[in-house]
Amino acid sequence: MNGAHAVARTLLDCGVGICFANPGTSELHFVAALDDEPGLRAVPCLFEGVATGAADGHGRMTGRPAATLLHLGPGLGNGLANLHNARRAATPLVNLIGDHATFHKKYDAPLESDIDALAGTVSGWVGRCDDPATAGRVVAEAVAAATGAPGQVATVILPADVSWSDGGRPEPPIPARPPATVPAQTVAEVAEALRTGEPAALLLGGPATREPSLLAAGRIAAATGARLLCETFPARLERGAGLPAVERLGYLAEGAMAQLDGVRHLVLAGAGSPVSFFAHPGLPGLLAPDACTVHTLATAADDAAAALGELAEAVAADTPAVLQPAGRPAAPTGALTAENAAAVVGALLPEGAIVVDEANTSGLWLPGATAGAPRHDWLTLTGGAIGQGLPLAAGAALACPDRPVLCLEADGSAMYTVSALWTHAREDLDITTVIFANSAYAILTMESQRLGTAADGPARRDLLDLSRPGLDFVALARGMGVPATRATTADDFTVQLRRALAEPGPHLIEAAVPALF
Ligand SMILES: Cc1ncc(C[n+]2csc(CCOP(=O)(O)OP(=O)(O)O)c2C)c(N)n1
Repeated sequence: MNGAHAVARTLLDCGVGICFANPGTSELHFVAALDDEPGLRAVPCLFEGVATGAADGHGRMTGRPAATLLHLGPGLGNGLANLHNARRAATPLVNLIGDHATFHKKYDAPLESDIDALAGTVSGWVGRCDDPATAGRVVAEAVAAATGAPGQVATVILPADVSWSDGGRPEPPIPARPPATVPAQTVAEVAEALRTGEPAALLLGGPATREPSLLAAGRIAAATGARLLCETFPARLERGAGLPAVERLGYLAEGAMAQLDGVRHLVLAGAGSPVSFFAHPGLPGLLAPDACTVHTLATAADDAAAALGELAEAVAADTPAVLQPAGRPAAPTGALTAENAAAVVGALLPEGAIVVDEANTSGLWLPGATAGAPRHDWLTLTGGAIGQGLPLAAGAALACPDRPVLCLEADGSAMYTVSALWTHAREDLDITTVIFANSAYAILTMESQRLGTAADGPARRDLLDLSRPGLDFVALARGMGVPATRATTADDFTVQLRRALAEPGPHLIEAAVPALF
């Protein structure tokens, strides 16, 4: 058995069953090994940012690492932005990066670069396979590092000669770090703070935005009057009718500060203390009010659900959570806008949907319009690096083939990784993509207005305008095998979205909406 086979077999034995791949010459022995391991599904991606974003989506939905296969430093570099988002999401993920043969590196051949340095910026763990006999061990360690609490990106660098040389040995799984137990004393201190009756808020994040944590947090909020918040960009928020409604902390510092105004106790469960997305002249970076005590109930490495459960027993023994009632907006009519498009989404969102939200400014009304829809998951742009949505949707759809995926995508962000649509078609994924086509980088107009930079100069017009030439997403999607339509009225959008959701397989709707800014 060669090193590449040992790596493939070890991945499978450690529970990694899918590999989002864009290989090159140095990875071809691993590609050959995949032929002998049909349990390790290889998914072709036409750009590395698609592979890394898809692995993130898969990991968010399964809680287990997916693998990527990337070509040396340049391939890894192309995938970095979505690895950054995966790191921020604490997604378990294993990168497999091919490298030149160990004896070839000294020649500084054209593709030679510092892979370890690139990998280090996004990985919690980096390992190199030095010989076939230990390659399996490195992979087993990587999977354990990726899977432990909190999840992280682990990167394995696999030189070509280690791949092709004999002497490979698959390794069994290595146990991963379990989440740490929160000490009873910590729970008791937080309970005491909440019992004071002073204004309080719970801020959920990381692993604490799933049902068990939400139900416990809902009880705590109902019994103590604490406000129930979650971080601005949760990795995976479960929501909809029957679950406690959680407000996401605002993106703009002003909004988040208003939500936290007057709070004397901020209890963190899986989230960090909130900070503003960017510094802004005259606004604080730390968003908790000065007079507020920040209590860390659980970090992302802790068993936040158990800690919230114990806190609920302490302060809310007889109090049930208040649950979001079912309710959908009426289907609107008239010219399409971001606001009435959200109402259409709220009216039609199917039970069990996975919503991938990179709608940016056009998504302003989506949380409100979908709050009472049947239960669903909401995946967001954890690291702020745009170009995540279309790949993330591919990974989520492959992770959950029985669930519909609705990818709500802004036009500018879509273009970064638009080739993900080809993977949607190639794998026949049940993804409905809605492109909010506002022909602008609208959020940057809003941010420049906020920053008070030159009102409407030619550079700003040129750099933030996507209308010259206009982007034809219907043609782009059809060119990659995804059936597509365009909607300019709320009525069209309703008909097209209903049809797309009813038919299995990928669809795209270009929703022409005016820019908000
Ligand atoms: C990788 C990366 N590159 C650039 C940016 C800067 N940026 C933030 S928002 C944005 C444009 C967003 O436009 P679009 O996706 O069309 O959404 P809209 O603002 O129009 O709603 C850009 C370029 C970023 N956040 N991430």
